Amino acid sequence: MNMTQVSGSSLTTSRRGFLGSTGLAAMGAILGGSLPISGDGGGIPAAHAQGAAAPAAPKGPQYLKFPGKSDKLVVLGEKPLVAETPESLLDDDTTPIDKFYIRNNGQIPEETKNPDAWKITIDGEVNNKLEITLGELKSKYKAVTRRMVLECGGNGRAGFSPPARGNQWTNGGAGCAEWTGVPLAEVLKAAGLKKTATYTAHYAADLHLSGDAKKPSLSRGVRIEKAMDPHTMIVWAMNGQPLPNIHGGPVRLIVPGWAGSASQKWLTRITIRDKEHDGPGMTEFSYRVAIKPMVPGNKADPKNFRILESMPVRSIITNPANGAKFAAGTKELKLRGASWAGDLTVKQIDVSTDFGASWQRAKLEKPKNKYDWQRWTATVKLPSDGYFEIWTRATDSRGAMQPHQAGFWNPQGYGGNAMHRIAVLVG
Ligand SMILES: Nc1nc2c(c(=O)[nH]1)N[C@H]1C(S)=C(S)[C@@H](COP(=O)(O)O)O[C@H]1N2
Ligand SMILES: [Mo]
Repeated sequence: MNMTQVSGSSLTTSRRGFLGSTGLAAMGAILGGSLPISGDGGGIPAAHAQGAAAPAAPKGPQYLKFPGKSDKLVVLGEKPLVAETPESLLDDDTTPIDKFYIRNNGQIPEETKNPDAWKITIDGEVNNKLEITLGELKSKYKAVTRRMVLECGGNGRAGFSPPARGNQWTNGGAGCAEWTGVPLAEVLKAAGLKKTATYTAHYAADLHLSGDAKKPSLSRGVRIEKAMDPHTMIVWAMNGQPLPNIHGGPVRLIVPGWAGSASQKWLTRITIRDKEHDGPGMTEFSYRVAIKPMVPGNKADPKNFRILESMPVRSIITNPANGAKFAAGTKELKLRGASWAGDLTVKQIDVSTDFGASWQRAKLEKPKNKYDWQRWTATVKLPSDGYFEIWTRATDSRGAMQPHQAGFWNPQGYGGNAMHRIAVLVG
């Protein structure tokens, strides 16, 4: 599959060559080049990189330089700007704004000077079309704050073999922040949904990369049931601060548990539709997975695809960092991590220090509220000095466990949730 031949909108255009090199380089940088492991863009130790795809390049990782953002975020794409958070930077209970990943499909709009005058329109299959300013939204509705995971639909994509097109996320297309706003359901109730209301269509102020004002850069939507879930929110604050422009400020949607693309930034309009929405990001293979599993890399048939809704179960090790070194004689390691499972919860975390030959149960915290992530800790014993890998796997509340390898290949690489693995060196 020749990735450079993939054409189309910003959603489908591949930057494989560039990304492959950053993925690899990111790995090298994390490891400080001192451990005998190389990466493949999947952020996994070399022992598991067999057959995984990105070609090696001598270039170093590209770190983000952006006002208000950590310079340890790794750039996956520049046009549009996309940056992920290395797992070890997701060690806080609440992801600080400066460490939160960035995903854009189009141009980043200029920051508004007057946030409270920002207008949102609700139209389509409603009894009363609404035009409401952010100021009115704040004063007319009761604000709620919830800590919820936002995760890019392509998170874990770098684990696919052959490579799937799109940004080569390892596990860092996710974060968990405190979002303040109003349930979308309250606003939709005020507009009065007609019986025909089936799906939402989200529109925003960001221009398409081409600059063509008539082309939305991204316009996704969700089934009306998800829109009416009280956790689906219109939000204007993140971790108690006014929502930063780069994260969609002054106002965006948060549709927790589902592919992040439904969480429209710079929200200007929600049109209620009487059928599934068909905006950019809704059709063909965008945010879709195969119904009947397909041969990896083969030509895909759009008829065999369904929309990806809930994200799959995932766990990450947030401490130690991949490539950490410990003094000779270290016999015990304390591990910390995070886990989440789309619309579900995580019921169990297991860790292994012997390449999966044996597993040990970790201590798993409860979520603060639905859609919060669950932090976990474990203490593992090491039998000797040397090179070890630490693996983590989560099991969701329905019993689905993370696989060893990203499976159910699809052209745009959704649903990749292979176990997270780090390498450590003792002595
Ligand atoms: N208007 C607009 N909203 C958007 C996007 C976008 O390109 N434009 N990207 C989406 C995608 S794909 C994701 S994963 C999240 C990323 O949100 P963040 O940049 O705040 O992390 O925003 C979503 N909302
Ligand atoms: Mo995304």
